[in-house]
Amino acid sequence: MDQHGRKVNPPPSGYKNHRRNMDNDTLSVNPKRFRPSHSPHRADPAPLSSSASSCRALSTRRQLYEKPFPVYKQPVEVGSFSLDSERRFFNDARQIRYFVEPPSRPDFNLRDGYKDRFVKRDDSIKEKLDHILRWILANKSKLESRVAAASSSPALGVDVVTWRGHLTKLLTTPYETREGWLLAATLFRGTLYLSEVETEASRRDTENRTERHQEMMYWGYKFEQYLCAEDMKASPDPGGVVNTNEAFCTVVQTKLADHKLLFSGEVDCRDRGTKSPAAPACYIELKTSAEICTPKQRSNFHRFKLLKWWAQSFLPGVPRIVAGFRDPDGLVVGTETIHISQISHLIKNEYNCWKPTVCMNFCSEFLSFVRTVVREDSPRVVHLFSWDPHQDVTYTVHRDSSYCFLPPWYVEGMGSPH
Ligand code: 0WD
Ligand code: CA
Repeated sequence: MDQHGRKVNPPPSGYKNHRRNMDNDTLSVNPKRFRPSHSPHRADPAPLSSSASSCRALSTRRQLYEKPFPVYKQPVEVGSFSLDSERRFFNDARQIRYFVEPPSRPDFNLRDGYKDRFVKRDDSIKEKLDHILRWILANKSKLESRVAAASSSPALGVDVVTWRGHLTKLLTTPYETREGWLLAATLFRGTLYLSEVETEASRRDTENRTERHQEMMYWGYKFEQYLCAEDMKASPDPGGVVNTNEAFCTVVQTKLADHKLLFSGEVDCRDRGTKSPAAPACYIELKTSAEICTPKQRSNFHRFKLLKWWAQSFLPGVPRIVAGFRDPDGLVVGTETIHISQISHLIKNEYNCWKPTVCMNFCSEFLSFVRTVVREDSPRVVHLFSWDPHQDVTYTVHRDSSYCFLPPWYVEGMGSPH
């Protein structure tokens, strides 16, 4: 795909390798991008390693990533899974929901049910990559048979396993000025696993959320309930309970430059038309945003919100977003369909705006950086990559620490024959 989400022609055989990112091969010798870090992130427990290769950092300066758009293969859905109202995992699509077109003058009150019909997921439980790992184990023989055919080196046939949400954070990093991140990386049987670690700042923000902010977080889920039906022929049920334990997640495979990626992301709903395309092209992302009343608000929407929306949906190949614009009282004043392929056109008149190519090149080069740093193949070793706005990405190394995130059941399950 190119940055507009279009298939790139020619060749018609796909999007493979015809626009190679020439800088990939020169990563380790580019002094502007990789440079020694004099202030490595000090986390607790104390890092064990300070070898020469650990004294390196990755710059996030936008200008460094203004290069041709890297190869990004059309994402292919390789499976899906569901989490039920009690957050139990199922290796099937039982939680998929169907999109129902909203009326032209919707009468949606996003505050309805917040007090009496809302079951909130317990987000103090850190699930890390567990659901994806469960899916991998349940589909191990299917994945491994693809590898046997391709005879590539990692046991799973992919270089990176992670959540889509973690990749979204990487894509938006060159433009992020407020929130840093921590990503734990472990190399196991040739595949790199990336799992987010909550930062101190994020933990404090969660703790200090105002009642108003907590309620507004519900509004997005309530909007989904107004637009989604549980089966093909049903209608939405705005009188029902909103339970954020429930989720339907797609698992997609794709390739960014020379990184084969396998990731999962939560999908809100699918098109229910008889002519709807195959997944992920049939999926629709639902969003809410404050109503836009001034040119300044429109500009901010383009510059900040559309960056996040684009990154999140472009990654798994979800082609459209249905956005609900709401007033300060949580009443939806209108809805709009936004095609991911049109976003780069929508933003092109904004001064000093974000660029899709910067996002994708940064992500690709971050993954290359991680691969040069993480050499030891062991579930007991975690490299913790750390980034704060206006800083470089740095890292620390932790052996047998509380950062380990590949559970024994996964390590053992991957070791045993199928
Ligand atoms: O605990 C964590 N730090 C994370 C949990 C980080 C990343 C993901 N997850 C879990 C989520 O609970 C969810 O089940 O993974 C699943 C979704 O993964 P994703 O698709 O990679 O995440 P992302 O793209 O950030 O979010 C997609 C949707 C959100 O939709 P909006 O329109 O708001 O972007 O997943 C939901 C949310 O509906 N979601 C969550 N729901 C409950 N708790 C959470 C969360 N912490 N994060 C995302
Ligand atoms: Ca959503």
